[in-house]
Amino acid sequence: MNLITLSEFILQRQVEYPKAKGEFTRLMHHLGVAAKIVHKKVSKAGLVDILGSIGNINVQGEDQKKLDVFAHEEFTEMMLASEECCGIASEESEQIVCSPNPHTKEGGYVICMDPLDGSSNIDVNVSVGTIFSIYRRLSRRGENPALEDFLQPGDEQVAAGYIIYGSSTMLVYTTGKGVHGFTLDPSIGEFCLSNMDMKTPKKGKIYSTNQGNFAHYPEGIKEYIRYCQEDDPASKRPYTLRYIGSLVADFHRNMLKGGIYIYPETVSNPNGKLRLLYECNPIAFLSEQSGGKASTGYERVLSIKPLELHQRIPFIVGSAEMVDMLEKFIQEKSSIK
Ligand code: P6P
Repeated sequence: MNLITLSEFILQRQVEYPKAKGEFTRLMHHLGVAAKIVHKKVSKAGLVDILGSIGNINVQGEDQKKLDVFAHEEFTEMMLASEECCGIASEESEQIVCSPNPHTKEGGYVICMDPLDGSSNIDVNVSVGTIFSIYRRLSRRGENPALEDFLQPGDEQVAAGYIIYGSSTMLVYTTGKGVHGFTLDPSIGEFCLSNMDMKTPKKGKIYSTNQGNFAHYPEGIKEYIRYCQEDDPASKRPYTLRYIGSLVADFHRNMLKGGIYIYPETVSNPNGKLRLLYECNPIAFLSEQSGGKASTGYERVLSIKPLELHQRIPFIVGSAEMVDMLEKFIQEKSSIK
């Protein structure tokens, strides 16, 4: 049986980085362990008293559910314990999370993460995910990380990925040499290579958006969605609308089948809803590495210089030809104004 575990795969790939000293390998090992621990809790969410709200409101003004907090604590604790990560920017924490441990201050990486994205779906047993984005620190080792370490353009990411807690639990990541998927085999407690070099079809027939916001969308987006709803001349059928309300689940399906995810600026979210550092940049890196595209509708996501930790942007990601077409609709509509 040719079973390749995540740790084995990363070790094999380490030779491609001559200067590698095993620091990144150690970081990813700790991330994998935290993912297994969160998997265990998520898969039993209905059985243990971990559901429901702890009555706190997170920095996003969203009701902070216990599992959000558990995932945040688990990942931050494990990543800092690796002593390769000196600090974490998390959706669940207004400020950067770091450690007084002098060994941790020596860590050469920082991580931006959404510990449990789509967590409003937990109570209804729908897939949720963890999203992570890894950068080399710019500040001097031996000190606490600086804000500038986290406000780097997405093109500077060393690695990015997600864990999707669905019908099976998968860890999908890239270091800029393709996108690779590992499925957790709970019987041996290992993430095993299941999807080598994942590619996104250049176009697809699925569009993912919260149709309830349609009335508040910019005209170009409305025009594109109307285009998706018309019968395609070849298939005589419109596109399919698939929207789970969990970015990781919608993106994972669209990456495999071809499709586009659209969360534009709306009246209630004038800058968009999704966060640049720990949702858009990592997903954009994965998309481009699998042959897709990621845009705000006006500019490439990975080129944006972030201004603040919890910055929001309009987010369009998926099959390259579909993103190109949507951008054209937006440009045509804005040039008419
Ligand atoms: P809405 C979850 O809160 C999230 O950040 C993404 O995972 C998801 O795609 C989106 O927001 C859902 O937002 O406004 O459609 O409920």
